[in-house]
Amino acid sequence: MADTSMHPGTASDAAPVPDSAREADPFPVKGMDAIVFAVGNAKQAAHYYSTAFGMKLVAYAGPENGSRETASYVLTSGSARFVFTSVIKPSTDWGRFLADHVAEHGDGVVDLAIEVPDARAAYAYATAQGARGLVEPHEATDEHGAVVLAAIATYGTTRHTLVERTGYDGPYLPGFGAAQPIVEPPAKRSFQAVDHCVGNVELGRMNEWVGFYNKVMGFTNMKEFVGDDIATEYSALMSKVVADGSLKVKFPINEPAVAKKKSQIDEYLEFYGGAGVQHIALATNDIVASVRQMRAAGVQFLDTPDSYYDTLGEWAGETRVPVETLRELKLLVDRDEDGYLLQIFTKPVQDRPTVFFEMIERHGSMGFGKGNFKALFEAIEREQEKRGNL
Ligand code: TYF
Ligand code: FE
Repeated sequence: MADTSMHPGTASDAAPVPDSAREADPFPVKGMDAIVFAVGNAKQAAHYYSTAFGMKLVAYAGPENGSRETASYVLTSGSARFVFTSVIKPSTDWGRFLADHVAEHGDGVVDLAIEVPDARAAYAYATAQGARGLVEPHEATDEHGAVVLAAIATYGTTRHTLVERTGYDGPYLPGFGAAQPIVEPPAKRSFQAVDHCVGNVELGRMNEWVGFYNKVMGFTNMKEFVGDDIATEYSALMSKVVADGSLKVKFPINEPAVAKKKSQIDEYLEFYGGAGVQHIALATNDIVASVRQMRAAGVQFLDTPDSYYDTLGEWAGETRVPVETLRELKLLVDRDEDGYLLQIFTKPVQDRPTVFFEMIERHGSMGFGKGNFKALFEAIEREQEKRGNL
């Protein structure tokens, strides 16, 4: 081919793509902006995430400062931001959406908000690539400056709000006032960032949603995935991970697989009432301290049998945490060619067997704990069994 500007595989009659356009990220992201939960009682959720997860209440919007329909509590831990919203008295479509959402799905995630440098450009690109627009780009202002917000739909009833906040210096978004912590935050926070956000989708739809992120956000597939082989042997799920080029935003997508036992993904889909966010992984640089603190505050983690620690490879003795401490706290450990990671999973954090959290401490590895899948899925199955859902 004579034209060296032609991308490999491009049809020879297509217009040459200029270098600048081909190399520029079509959907640049700055990171996760917030994870927004619709819950039955945001006041109590804010208390739980303060006392059990060590988060700090920083902003509030409710009847006391002009929001008569909903109450929203904004909590942070490092760069991680969670927003808990509940309905006081529905009067708009948004209020009715939230009230219906809680009735149908229980407490859950309605928005994986992404911070972008240009929300108008991001929305224009996403919708041109086939995303369903939910909120047109618009500016919101207050005495702290301006933000631009837009939203697109993703799996289930979940959305991605695209948040452009360059220069905005309020505590969260216009409409929110600063708030004082509910309790004194712990001297050492339990986590400092959101590592990844996982979605469960219906049987046979994983590739469709992976394709959605490839097309709409230009995200690429990470090498870690759970394919047919692992699925039928013990996991009863398939999983692929998409991420932006800088790996600041990572979205694994799971679907149920037909296996020997009822899939944990089917259990989720049944009790959530469709596709939705399954787990949020939180990055910590001291998982031992985090898990001790969270356990002391009553957070329940999945159990790991002693046999897991008895059969760990020699290499596990060279990580930051002694194997005896891993065993005491039921921490999982995995390694790949880039390094290792430590992780642990909570039990579901509401009565429905739906949303849970992961704590993860990375030392080089950018994987998701593939070596732990068997032990993890067996632990999840023991919980399914207790619930009568296996
Ligand atoms: O995010 C991940 O891929 C890991 C492993 O239902 C995992 O945390 C995968 C599926 C699942 C629970 C955990
Ligand atoms: Fe995970």
